[in-house]
Amino acid sequence: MERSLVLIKPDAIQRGLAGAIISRLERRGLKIAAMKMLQMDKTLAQRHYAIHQGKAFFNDLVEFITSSPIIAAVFEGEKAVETIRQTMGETDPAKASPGSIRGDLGMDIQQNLVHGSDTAENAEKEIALFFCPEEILDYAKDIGR
Ligand code: IDP
Ligand code: MG
Repeated sequence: MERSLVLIKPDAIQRGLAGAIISRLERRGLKIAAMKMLQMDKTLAQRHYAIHQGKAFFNDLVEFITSSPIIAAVFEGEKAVETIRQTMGETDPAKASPGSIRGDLGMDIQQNLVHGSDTAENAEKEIALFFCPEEILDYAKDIGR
């Protein structure tokens, strides 16, 4: 089973959209394996977004993602990485399809509500930045059907 890191970004928390975003991922069929609220510091932000270091938007991105609390979560499922990316929509909400999180709820390319890992390999690295192994729960969804 594949895992991916999801961040509910500061703009989503500020706008009261955390529940709606989590709900969309849950309803898609993805399983929550870990979740916590935290405020990212500059060091964590720079590590998480290391691949974008040197780009024009990097400093602003670090400032934005550390500006107020976020929710970090691990979602699990078959092809979780791809499914989450598709459910999120394109990076630029203006180009994201209606029906996607960004296409329905956002307009701003920086404040685009949600992060999802882009490959399974990066997901493992990103998950390790936010969670220790004991915080990721392995359970069966076998009640409440
Ligand atoms: P992703 O979040 O869809 O994977 P990335 O290209 O990995 O998109 O970019 C990381 C984050 O950096 C984006 O989600 C967005 O918040 C921000 N970002 C990306 N491109 C731009 C830009 O051109 N201007 C401002 N911010 C950007
Ligand atoms: Mg990315």
